[in-house]
Amino acid sequence: MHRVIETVAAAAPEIRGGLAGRRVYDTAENPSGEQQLAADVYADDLLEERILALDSVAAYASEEREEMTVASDEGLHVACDPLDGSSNLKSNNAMGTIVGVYDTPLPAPGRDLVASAFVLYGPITTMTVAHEGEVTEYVIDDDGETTAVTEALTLPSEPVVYGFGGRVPDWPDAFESYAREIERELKLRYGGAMIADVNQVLEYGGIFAYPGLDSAPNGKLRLQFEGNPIAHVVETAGGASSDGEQSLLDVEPDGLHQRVPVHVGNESLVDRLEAVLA
Ligand code: FDP
Ligand code: ZN
Repeated sequence: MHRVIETVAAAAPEIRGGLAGRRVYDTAENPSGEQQLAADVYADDLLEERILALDSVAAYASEEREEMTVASDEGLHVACDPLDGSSNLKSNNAMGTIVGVYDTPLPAPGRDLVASAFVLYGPITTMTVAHEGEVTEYVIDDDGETTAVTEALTLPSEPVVYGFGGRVPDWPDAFESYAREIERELKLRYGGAMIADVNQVLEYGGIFAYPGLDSAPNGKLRLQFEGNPIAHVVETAGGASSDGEQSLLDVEPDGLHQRVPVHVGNESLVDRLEAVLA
């Protein structure tokens, strides 16, 4: 496993263990203007410390801090969403940690990812990793040790589930008409943590989207920390991703915290979506 990913796996039990006492809001907001939970700050600090301790890493960036921390001139550039879906902490539903390992300075296109992964804090702790052209799902034990449980993971060819973020009246008409078709074909699965909802798509096949909205044309999710790593995992597993026009991995970034419409899942469903949005 990639060294950075191993480090995130090793930190996962500590992050999970630290959640129970941190379900309260911190005083600060993150750079996207969202209220931070004490757990967001805790996971971010822990990951920064552990990841920057690696000699191979030049810089650490996260959704929870304005500027990246640069440790050296050369090496890998790591982007983290320390706790994706952290508003689920109040209601005790699933959440995750997302990591993208880029070999160029951030902001970088998703094509520059050398590895990406997400930890899912569900009934068990798992980690899904895309590296060297393959996706592997691991179970992480209480000591941070990983055991591969699914190798060469691919999306099932028959899609079953869908989950779309944003309020329906805020969906552009083209997206709404697509959603109306999909809801007749697939089962709704939406839990409010992108990473957990995407994992259902990886497991059962289907499509997840947090589309561009009338009130926010770039949607809610962030390209460096969420869109790119997730697109990298889903595409490596044989699926597709799109910002509405092109693969998320081809989006040229223009800012560390920029948002992007995210649609990922079975290729046939993403193709149909692009045709409707065109
Ligand atoms: P959260 O704000 O709880 O961190 O990262 C943003 C995110 O969660 C995604 O995980 C999730 O898919 C989305 O926001 C949920 O947004 P809605 O509340 O608008 O559904
Ligand atoms: Zn997130």
